[in-house]
Amino acid sequence: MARQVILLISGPNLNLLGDREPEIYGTDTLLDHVAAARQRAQEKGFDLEHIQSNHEGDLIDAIHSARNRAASIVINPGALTHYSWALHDALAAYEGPIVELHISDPKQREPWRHTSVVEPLAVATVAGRGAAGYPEAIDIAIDASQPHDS
Ligand code: CA2
Repeated sequence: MARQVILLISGPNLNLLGDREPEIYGTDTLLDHVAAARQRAQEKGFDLEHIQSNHEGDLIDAIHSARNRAASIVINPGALTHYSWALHDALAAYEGPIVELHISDPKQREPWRHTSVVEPLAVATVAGRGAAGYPEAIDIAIDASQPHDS
């Protein structure tokens, strides 16, 4: 049987990680984070797909493509976190568990970063954990996608 898929989505500007603002986002590149996430997913018997885009519509298309296909979505929406109701609506149409992921902790930063339109849809938000947040978010996503005894 084909392995189940976790979809990791990276929003605008995350392709620049490792290049600037290391005091906020660390020195790892996005590829480093994806490799760590993929390793954790594979250790647990899942495949990891990743998309990064600087275009809101591409991210929405990726979320649509996950419907009835991916076991869970882990998403760092970048600044779209704070205002994209289009992203919110796309995620609301996805039936599986969603984990919101941030490298920094937006709630400890400028007031405009304190709002998240993704948070109400997420089973968990991992924020402020730096690189460690990627495997942590995968663990939560996999756990949330498994059937649990009540
Ligand atoms: O902490 C996070 O992961 C964020 O989602 C990162 C977003 C930010 O808008 C959110 O409030 C929090 C920004 C990612 C931009 O990353 C850059 C990396 C290097 C240089 C410039 C931007």
